[in-house]
Amino acid sequence: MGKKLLLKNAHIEGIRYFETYRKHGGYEAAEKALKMKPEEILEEVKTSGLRGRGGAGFPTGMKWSFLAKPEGVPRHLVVNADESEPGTFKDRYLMEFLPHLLIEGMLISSYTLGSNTSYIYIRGEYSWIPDILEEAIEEAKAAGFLGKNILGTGYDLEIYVQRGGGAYICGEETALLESLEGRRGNPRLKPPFPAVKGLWERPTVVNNVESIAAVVPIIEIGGAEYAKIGVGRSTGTKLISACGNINKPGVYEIDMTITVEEFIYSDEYCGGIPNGKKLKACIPGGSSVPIVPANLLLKTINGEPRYMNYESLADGGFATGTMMGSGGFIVLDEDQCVVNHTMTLARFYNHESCGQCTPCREGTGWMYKILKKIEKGEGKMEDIDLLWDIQRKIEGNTICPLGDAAAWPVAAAIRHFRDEFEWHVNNPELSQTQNYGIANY
Ligand code: L3W
Ligand code: SF4
Repeated sequence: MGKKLLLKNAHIEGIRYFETYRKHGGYEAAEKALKMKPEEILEEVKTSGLRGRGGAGFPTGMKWSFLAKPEGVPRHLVVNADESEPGTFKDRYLMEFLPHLLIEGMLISSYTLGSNTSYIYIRGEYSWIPDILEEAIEEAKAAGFLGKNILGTGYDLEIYVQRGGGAYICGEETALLESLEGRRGNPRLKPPFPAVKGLWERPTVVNNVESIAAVVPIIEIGGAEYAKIGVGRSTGTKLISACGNINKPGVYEIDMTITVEEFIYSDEYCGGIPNGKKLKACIPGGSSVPIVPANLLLKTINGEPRYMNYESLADGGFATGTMMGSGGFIVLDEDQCVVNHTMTLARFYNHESCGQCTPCREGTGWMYKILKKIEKGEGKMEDIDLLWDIQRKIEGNTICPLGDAAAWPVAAAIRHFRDEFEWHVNNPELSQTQNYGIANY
């Protein structure tokens, strides 16, 4: 049984409510933190080695230490709850079942950063969750953990929940800030980073829901103990939302020392693949990260087992490895068609592109059109090379990472599954009625 820090009390009935959460040790970390100096908390977070859980894996303590502190200018904490990455639904689970864990994490983090007004920007489609969060905020306020002069310390904090309008791009931190300010969610050029110029041009830390929730156990057990869990630079625990062709889809907390094989096949996690089918491939970090075929997923290029952590998943770089990303773990069995899968993703990125940069706006549209053509059996061999060429022209040439996120899945699919693309070109009639997987296994 892996170590549980975030979900250790998730099974307790009523843990969503303040009274039950408090009865099981809730807000004790906040009480401890409010007796510490903000610099001491920052040191604990740095020592913990916590890395951002939204996708980039950037060290949280380092981000916090970048926060500018000009005299007389308010600072803000913004929680990125715009969880829209296909395959990723772990923040939804945290907010729905453990809202007080997020509020407590926000209290500790806001106090550390010197924010008196903090925000949760939540994906618009999560329409039932803002009520849960707002109820938790009211409960925390009534108990003296939010509002004016919290626990008599003189520290004030208000938390506001802002609903998004349903655009994936608003999960990109600068687009989120634009949207929070009331404008269209177009990403800004970085630098300046939000830590220097963020919400209303004020210093702002934007962190993912899970990252902020993880601050609670870090204060509970101390940064050094947290850093002992996991391995190398993959410290602590990570939530993984598992879906696709597995027996037990759901949200799991892992300690980043287990192998990918164990995660897919053990009963504690995904419970294997339905109907005894073979594993074809997996996208371990949400739809934006490269797809990896089974042979490279279970072993690294050095023949070592592949582990569920930042370093091992990336082993070999993008040519053979992938990324931990946001922890949206999508499993494809032998019946699935990689071309069809890639086309679905290309449609998504084309739809979600904000249109500011030409390579992304035009390139995502072209990739979708060509993939659709190939998938329907109407493609030519040159189309596969054209597709490769387009994705290369997008990667690294855009304002925000959506361009890369659209390019990587296409690149990895061609790199590892070119035979499937060629099968569609060579079998136009079969392509009309079947997919590669069903026809070839
Ligand atoms: C101050 C510096 N701050 C970096 C901060 C920066 C940001 C964080 C990471 O993309 C990835 C993307 C998706 N001074 C700084 C600094 N920072 N240098 O550190 O920055 P960055 O640019 O590496 O990444 P990002 O823009 O945050 C996120 C990948 O995540 N992804 C997407 C997931 C989507 C969801 C969702 O829908 N919710 O999770 C999945 O893998 O491809 O690479 O805060 O300001 N010098
Ligand atoms: Fe918009 Fe795409 Fe450019 Fe990002 S990469 S700013 S989504 S056009």
